[in-house]
Amino acid sequence: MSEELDLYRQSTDAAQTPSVGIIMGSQSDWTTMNFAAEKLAELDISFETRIVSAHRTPDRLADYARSARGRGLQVIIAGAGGAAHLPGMVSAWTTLPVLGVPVESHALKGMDSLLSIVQMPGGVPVGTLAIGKAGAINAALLAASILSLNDEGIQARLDTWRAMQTASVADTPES
Ligand code: RP5
Repeated sequence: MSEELDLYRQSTDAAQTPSVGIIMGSQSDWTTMNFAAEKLAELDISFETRIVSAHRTPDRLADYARSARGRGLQVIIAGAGGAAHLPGMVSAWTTLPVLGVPVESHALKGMDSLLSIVQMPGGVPVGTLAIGKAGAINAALLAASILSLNDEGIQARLDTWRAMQTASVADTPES
């Protein structure tokens, strides 16, 4: 994690209840989930980060998900790879919006993660994003969109970010 992002995370953790929880099944998921954290920081949205494994720390998962709404979290971004049960099990314990990020696995390039996360039974929703970096970035942007429904500041920052992205696209390719 960059020093700047670390400082941002510590200050938001201490100063206020974060709006977004970024959780991941393993330390090894951080290289992917870091992209979600960076995007939220860019949009000045408070977040916390935790390692919560569906398989290795099942009690931590239940505690985290069941207490999330009461602690003031509004959206949970959950990234996992392989047998990626984290987003689905979190959604089983909370009615907060859960956004799932399939982390690219070594063996199956994230197809296993994607299918594990996306094929939820009707009644327990997980909003599933793309595999890897794009999914992590879009999870943060989607979390920002959800929060923007009740926060004009976030809406304005999101609109500005979109406009900047549009302006950054060149008309012609450089040769
Ligand atoms: C999953 O298993 C994690 O989300 C991670 O993507 C994958 C591999 O975990 P490690 O063996 O690298 O800890 O639970």
